[in-house]
Amino acid sequence: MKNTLPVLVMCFISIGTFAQNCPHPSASIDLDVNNVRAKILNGGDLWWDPISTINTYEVPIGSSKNAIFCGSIWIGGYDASNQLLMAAQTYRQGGKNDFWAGPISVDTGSGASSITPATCNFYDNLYPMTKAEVNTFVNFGIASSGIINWPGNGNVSAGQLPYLAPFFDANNDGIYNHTSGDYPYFNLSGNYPVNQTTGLTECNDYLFGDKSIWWVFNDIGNIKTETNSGPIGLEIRAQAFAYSSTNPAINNTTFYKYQIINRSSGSLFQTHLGAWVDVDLGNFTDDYVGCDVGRDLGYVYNGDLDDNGTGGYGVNPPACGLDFCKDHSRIQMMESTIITMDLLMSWVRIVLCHRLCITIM
Ligand SMILES: [Ca+2]
Ligand SMILES: [Ca+2]
Ligand SMILES: [Ca+2]
Ligand SMILES: [Ca+2]
Repeated sequence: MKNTLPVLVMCFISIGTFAQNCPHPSASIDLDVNNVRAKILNGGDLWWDPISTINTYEVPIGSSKNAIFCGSIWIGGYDASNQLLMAAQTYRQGGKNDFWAGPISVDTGSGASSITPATCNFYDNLYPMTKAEVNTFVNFGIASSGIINWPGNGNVSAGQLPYLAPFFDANNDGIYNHTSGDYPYFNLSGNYPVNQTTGLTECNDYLFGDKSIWWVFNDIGNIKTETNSGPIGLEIRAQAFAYSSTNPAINNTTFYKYQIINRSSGSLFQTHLGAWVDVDLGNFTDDYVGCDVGRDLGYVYNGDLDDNGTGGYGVNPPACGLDFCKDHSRIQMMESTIITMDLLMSWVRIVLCHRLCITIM
């Protein structure tokens, strides 16, 4: 628990968005399709159980050895009054929290952002989907409960955005309904259209990996007690995914894709995004951390050749790296702006990390 890879700092108060009365998020599920078992939560933090404080970033899977304690995305920026606003999570000590489950509603008249406790409760969930499930549905018409209950659409009459989890819209009516042939959107052809504006491969509207876990959360569900900041009005759609592969570099890696939407009525200036990660490589008492600026890479390695002691990997210990697949230094996040942040966490036996996302996405 000692060494961390910090990225951002703290802060306060608000714009025309008001904190609501939601309960803390509680759902969790394991991403376990390759050589990693990673616990995914729906409150911004990852890889642990905040109640028991037991970590699960087990690699190799089944080894009872873990490489990370916990982590979270952090977001901060200034509103039009030059007020610093933050949304960040660390250890939730004493019930502290900055994120809640569910999509944000915006009043079409006043522009005010809100979310009800009922919506937070409904989305206190994670939505796993495998490419195999989708292939079975497409080829044989057999729909799993995950496909039947896929959260493709928001409640527009309640002021939510019309699209939530990515789906292939077979009948092009904008409504997710598996009985019409719609399915959670793994790109089965593997051909991704190129965005005509950016010239980049367009991949924000798909699921990735052999297994993907999708969820949606926000920073307005209640009073922020982790940073004491006012609400920003962020709706974050997240996706954690992994590939089962004979390539060890891919097989030891998990990926995280965040779509961050400003649902407030104001802009957030000089927005900074970061990942806070408390790495614990086996036994945490002998870890060192480092960074490789050229690769946008942060990593943890063992301070000596023997990761001895409780939970240790033993002699010839591995290293683990966190890579940002996209660079976001400074961003002006205008009203309704959507930005994305892509991360990967890779565990290697040699101190070497590839920018895997370039070849994947
Ligand atoms: Ca640590
Ligand atoms: Ca449809
Ligand atoms: Ca260690
Ligand atoms: Ca040691």
